Amino acid sequence: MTEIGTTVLGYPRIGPDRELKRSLERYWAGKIAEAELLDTGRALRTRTWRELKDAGLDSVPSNTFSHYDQVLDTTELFGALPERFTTLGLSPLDAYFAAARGVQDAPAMEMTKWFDTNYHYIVPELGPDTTFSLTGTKPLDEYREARAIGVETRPVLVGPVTFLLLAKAAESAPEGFRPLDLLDNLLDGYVELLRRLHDEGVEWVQFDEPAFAADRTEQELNALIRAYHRLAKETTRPKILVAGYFGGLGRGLGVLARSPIDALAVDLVTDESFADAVAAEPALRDKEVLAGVVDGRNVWRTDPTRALSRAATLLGTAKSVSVSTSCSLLHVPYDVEREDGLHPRLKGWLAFAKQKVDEVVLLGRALTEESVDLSAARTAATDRATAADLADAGVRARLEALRPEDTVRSPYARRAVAQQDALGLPPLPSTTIGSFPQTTEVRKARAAHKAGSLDDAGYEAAMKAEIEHVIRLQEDLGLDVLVHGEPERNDMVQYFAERLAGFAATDFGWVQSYGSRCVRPPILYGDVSRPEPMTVEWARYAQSLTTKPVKGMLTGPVTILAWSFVRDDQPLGETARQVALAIRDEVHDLQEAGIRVIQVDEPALRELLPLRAAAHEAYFAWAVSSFRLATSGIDDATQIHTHMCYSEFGEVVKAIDALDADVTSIEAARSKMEVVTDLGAAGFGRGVGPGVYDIHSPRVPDVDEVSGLLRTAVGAVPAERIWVNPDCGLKTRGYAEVEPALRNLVAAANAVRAEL
Ligand code: MET
Repeated sequence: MTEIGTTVLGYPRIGPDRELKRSLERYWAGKIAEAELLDTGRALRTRTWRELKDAGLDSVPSNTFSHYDQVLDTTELFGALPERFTTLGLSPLDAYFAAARGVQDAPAMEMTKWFDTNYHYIVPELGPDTTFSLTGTKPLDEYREARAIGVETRPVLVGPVTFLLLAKAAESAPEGFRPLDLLDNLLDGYVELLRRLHDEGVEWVQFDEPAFAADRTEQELNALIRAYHRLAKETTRPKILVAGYFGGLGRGLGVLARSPIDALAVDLVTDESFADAVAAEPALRDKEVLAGVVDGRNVWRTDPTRALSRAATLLGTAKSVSVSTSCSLLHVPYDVEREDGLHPRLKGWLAFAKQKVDEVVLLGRALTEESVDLSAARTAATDRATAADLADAGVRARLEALRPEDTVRSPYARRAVAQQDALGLPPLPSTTIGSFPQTTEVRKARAAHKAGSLDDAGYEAAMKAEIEHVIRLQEDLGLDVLVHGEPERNDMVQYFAERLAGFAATDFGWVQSYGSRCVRPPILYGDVSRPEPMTVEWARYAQSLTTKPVKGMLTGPVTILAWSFVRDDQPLGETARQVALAIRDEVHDLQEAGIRVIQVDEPALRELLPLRAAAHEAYFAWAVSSFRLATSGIDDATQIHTHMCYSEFGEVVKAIDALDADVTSIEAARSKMEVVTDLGAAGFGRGVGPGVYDIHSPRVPDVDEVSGLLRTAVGAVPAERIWVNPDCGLKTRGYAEVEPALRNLVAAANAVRAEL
């Protein structure tokens, strides 16, 4: 075989029934031995390779398995785990897990989002004295393992430039050090790996370079040139495929086309216009191009007509064109066939990983042979495109009738006075972000209700008891704005998706988020509306228990989209407006029910930020206006809060300001309040609650620590605008830590208040 042919760039690895998750968690809990964990992995790999081969792919990827994360695998492969994990006397596997998860004496490596997906990778920590050398054998082992069962594979590796661009400078590194400075040394390691793969008989190897779907400097593009000239110049090497995905490659396209690699995989889904750029690239004429026309990130069945025409655009340009996925299938669930709970018609529009492999095979044949029957795929595409019941005329008419003033509140100064009159809060008011610890009893009650063994009345009583407990606790602690604690919510997006029209839920649609953690995103397939109030009764009940204001708690439109699989037949901004309208109805009803403070969480505002700066403005325009649509049209005296976390704020400060929320609470404890300085500098002029209690750790901060953070905040932003709150919701914590921590938080607020 000289060509790659039809293939997928990667595959899910957590297991169709989350076998790897279960095995990992049992191993970490000391319940199974290492050998059993390794067996689970082997069984999953074997199954995947066989399936991919039997489905008829020309080339099957390997080394797409991981016990935790492919970036951490790469760090380990080249002997670059930080010393704090390798000197603990642990087995290699345990040192690897220690790096991912932390142990008592060695805090975990940082974890962050993999580009604009909801997958998270472990960030390499590098310094000038890092030396890479090929100490691991994982890609070789997996290749051999697959060959032993009769499957010839193409090892997949994180590309050297992307690896370094994703890394960060270790804390000990001198000012000015950049991980990219280590490129030559890292390339030595990759050269050695290529040599060994070649000796093993590997024909093709895949290097992933998604970092070039984002804006890159001249220097970074030069690194790309250097890397692939160096690797390709080796004579004893497999053929090299470079995969650039999560968008068009920009100037990276020309660089890769002109480098002496053998094949290039391009994403023709994220940015449709990229197909024209690829078609116009003359330097591709000596290369195989993999046309990524099957969406690796979303769950919709591919429209064969559009996919083929896009792939066919490249036919005259490249030496040969094959069909592939736009990116790894890691980001979609395994198999839609198992979803018996889905409406059959909707199911017919969906393709999960297994179905996407079949699509690739079929489209690959259709591109080269004439006589391929695409009628089933065409019918599905037409059925979805013409499905009248996706459109909700009422929703569309309401959106059409909106006037600009419907998304604008009166000036903040006026609102602030009205709100102060209504709420009468002290300076530095204290509150929490919404959820309280989800105790075993709460989880049990929810599960029993879902399973039908606890009836509606019993469930309601259990939730009300929990709400009452949370209200009494907050009164006792002396917090100023209370919450009901969110005991009824399984998840902040799923809860709303289950109550909104236009969404469907899956039974087995799990996707890896990080390590053993998986999420099951809802599917937003049609026009969205709110058949009835979703949170009002719980909020009303909570408010009836206390004279202090209770804050209503909602999830914002951007976050609902970010954590769902969203329809791709209309612009995201359009869908966001529909979700916003439904949230707006809820905001209105909460106000009617006597709720005077309403929080609309947008923790994913940063997550959907496009990789290229040129697209930021358009994104902010719809993201901001959907939030404002959701939160306008109410009384001046009703106070709107929003909450954000997991975020680097630099690029989004302006957008946060534009949301026009009365109060914004943000993660800040770990960064020692840096964000407040940023906001102050940006002229952010409304209420702000920088988190003073890091809820991602079981540590209880003492009064001095919290007051110290508060004083920093008071120094950067006028005191009358500061709120006192934790970093995020408390649902993953236990009462044993939460109670003393909140007690200290209130004491600190009192102490600093007295100094004003
Ligand atoms: N209100 C939500 C909570 O407290 C906000 C979470 S943001 C990830 O859990």
